[in-house]
Amino acid sequence: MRFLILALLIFTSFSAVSEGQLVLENGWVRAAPPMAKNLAGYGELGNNSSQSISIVSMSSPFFKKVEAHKTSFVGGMMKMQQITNMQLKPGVIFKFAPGGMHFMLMKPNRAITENLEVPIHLTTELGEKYTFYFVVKK
Ligand SMILES: [Cu+2]
Repeated sequence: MRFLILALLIFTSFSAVSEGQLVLENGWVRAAPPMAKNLAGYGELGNNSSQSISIVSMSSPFFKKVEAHKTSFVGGMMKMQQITNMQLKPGVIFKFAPGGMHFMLMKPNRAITENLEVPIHLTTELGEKYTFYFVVKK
């Protein structure tokens, strides 16, 4: 019996890899003081499919607005810029990490407390919708 369950688990994870298209790993949101107007989400977003995937919009029920941003230094000043054409080629992984690309989560409509799982919806050019969960931590 135990062997059977193990075999099923292995089968399930293999099929998830071959069927998955957009995947997010290690999604997290940096915990912020209660009054914070903007929070940032991080993680690795990958394309497991054989075709390019364009993300045309993103949202979260916990925030008024969600955007993908990149951080750059212009004349010694840190600037954030929205990534408007987010296209992932097959096999590509976008690494969202502190100091670089991030999901800018604007105007929370509820308390964003530690360990909360924040759902973020991504919509592709083809109208496919994905929901990924980002856990709030320090
Ligand atoms: Cu930002």
